[in-house]
Amino acid sequence: MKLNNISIIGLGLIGGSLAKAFRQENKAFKIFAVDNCSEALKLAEADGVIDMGFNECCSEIWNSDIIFICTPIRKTMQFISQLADNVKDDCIITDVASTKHEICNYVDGLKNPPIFIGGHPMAGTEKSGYLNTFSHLFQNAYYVLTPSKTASKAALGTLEALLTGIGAIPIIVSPEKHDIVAGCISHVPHIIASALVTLAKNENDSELIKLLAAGGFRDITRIASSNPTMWENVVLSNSPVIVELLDKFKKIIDETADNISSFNNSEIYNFFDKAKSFRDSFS
Ligand code: TYR
Repeated sequence: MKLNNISIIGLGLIGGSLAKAFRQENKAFKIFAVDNCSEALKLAEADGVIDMGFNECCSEIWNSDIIFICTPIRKTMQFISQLADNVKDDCIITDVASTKHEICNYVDGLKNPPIFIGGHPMAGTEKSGYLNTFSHLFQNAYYVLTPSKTASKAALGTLEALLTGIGAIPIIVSPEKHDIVAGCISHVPHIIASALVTLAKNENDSELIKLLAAGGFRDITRIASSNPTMWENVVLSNSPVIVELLDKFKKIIDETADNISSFNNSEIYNFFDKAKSFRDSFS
């Protein structure tokens, strides 16, 4: 399917970066955006990144060939149901949310489900908002796709080609598997980063802590600076998976604390050594 009009709902870090990437890849696309922040829309129009911005969905959006919903998860589901009732029959709707199971279930449960392909770019930073967007965010980034039953091979191929065009690497994963893996490598790490910052904050020497915090602490806690609304939505959307992972994590911490309090040198060494081997094996 030839794409002429692309709409992006939510012109934050991911939506804005997608718009910039699509614009750079193909100047002929008409790109429309919806955001409640008029400032972001004005900036994107002035940059030539979008053709027109709107504060709410309207005919330009309903008539798009493909729509990317790039909002926090609860809003994503609200937009899906609003779009489902209004878009043209062959419009592809996709999202960029960090969880997939709840959203895909939601779409399957709609009376009139649209052509929906769940999406999750494994890319981003701790920053948010249009001012922090950049066109090469998706270069060499894996981009998970979870096609729903309504998505034909042709629709999937159209989205894959669009994503490949901006340098991303599409990969199809089931929503359930996606949420377990994302829970492990993204959702729980965000919780732990915030927990580490909370631990440091609760100590008496918080000024000295800020002064002395160097490489390691800064690396492991960078993502604690992420958008709280987004992460509140993410962890509640993947609640059972995250609770189970946190239980396993607490067990690892408890065992490590036991080994430290009993001066169990070999177990402490093994803990670090096994983690190092696995981490070193990442490409
Ligand atoms: N946490 C990532 C980082 O800052 C960005 C990110 C956030 C990626 C959410 C994916 C995601 O679902 O490096």
